[in-house]
Amino acid sequence: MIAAGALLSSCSYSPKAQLQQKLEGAVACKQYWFGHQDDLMYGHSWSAAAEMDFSLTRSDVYSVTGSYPGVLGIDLGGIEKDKEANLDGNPFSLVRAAIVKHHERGGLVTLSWHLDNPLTGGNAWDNSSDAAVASILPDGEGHEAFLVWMDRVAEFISSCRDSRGRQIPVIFRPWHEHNGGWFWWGSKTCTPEQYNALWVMTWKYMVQEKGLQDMIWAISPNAGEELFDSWTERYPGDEYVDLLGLDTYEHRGADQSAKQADEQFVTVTGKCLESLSEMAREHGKYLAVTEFGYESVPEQNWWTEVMQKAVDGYPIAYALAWRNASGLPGPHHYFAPWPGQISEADFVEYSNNGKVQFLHPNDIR
Ligand code: BMA
Repeated sequence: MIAAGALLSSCSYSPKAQLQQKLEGAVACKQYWFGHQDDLMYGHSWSAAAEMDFSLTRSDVYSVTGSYPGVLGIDLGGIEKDKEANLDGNPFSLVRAAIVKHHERGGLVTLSWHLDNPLTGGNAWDNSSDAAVASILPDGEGHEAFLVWMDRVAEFISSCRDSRGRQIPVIFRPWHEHNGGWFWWGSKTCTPEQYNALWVMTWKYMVQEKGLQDMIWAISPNAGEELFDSWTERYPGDEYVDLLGLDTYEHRGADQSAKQADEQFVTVTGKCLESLSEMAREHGKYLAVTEFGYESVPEQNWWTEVMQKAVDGYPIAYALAWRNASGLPGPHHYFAPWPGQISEADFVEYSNNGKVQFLHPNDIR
């Protein structure tokens, strides 16, 4: 991590330094940026792509607070196969336009990648084989083919440019929730050595071969009790990581009261952030909540009474709520409020608590 002073004294423009300043600026003010996955592309009851509205002015968070989130989360799943739209139906042309627009508004962008399983042809959640990671490592039979997948990611990132043609810096968050067993790169299907080799291979290819110097590399284990050993075991090394993130969700078990589920979320998130913030301090890394949420936010005061309590006092640079799916058949799938949603008023109060930063239209350049 470069000290803020060093950045300010540098005269030449560096996209990465600009992003670092935004992260450091929030933490220095004991604040964190609010983030929302896919925020500008669709919301609870609208979809830019379906409605052919490419103004990129809509946002559920904006509709509720009058401000855009500071961080826009985007997923690249599908780009590896040269698909026109990502796994959640967002055309990549729209994804790119959203990245550019959000950057021009002064926001930060983070990219995750729910990529298909390269060995089985299944999706990111296909953990049926424990040979997938090994198959794409440098001595694996699928390595050459995987380079093509990484080429497509690199090409897309490289194509995200501001109006002056300069690279838009991004927080790149591949291979996430790797201490869980649900993804093909998770703890159920690869060894710590294989995971670390996968990360280093990705870093070297993107940075050294493809020249993508303007990325902050974020590693994000999922929250859980007694997972602390895995922070350092499944960790490729300080050279390849800039940010430690936590993915943390509230779930209410069938035998739990609402209050018990809330308490569990606050306790587990707090314990994990305690441990990760210590590691971040020791290793000189940024800290963030790279994903969080409570499916359909079923409690009126969840933001002020649960969410803020869970992260309060930890030096996180941002917290990113997961997506508000639009037009899905079946049960609702959303993590931020929208006009009329039960936690709307509480979210407004939370957004004004002095600890969370948004992009207010008056501040947008
Ligand atoms: C998951 C769910 C899925 C989605 C995936 C990638 O958590 O939201 O519906 O496809 O993330 O965005």
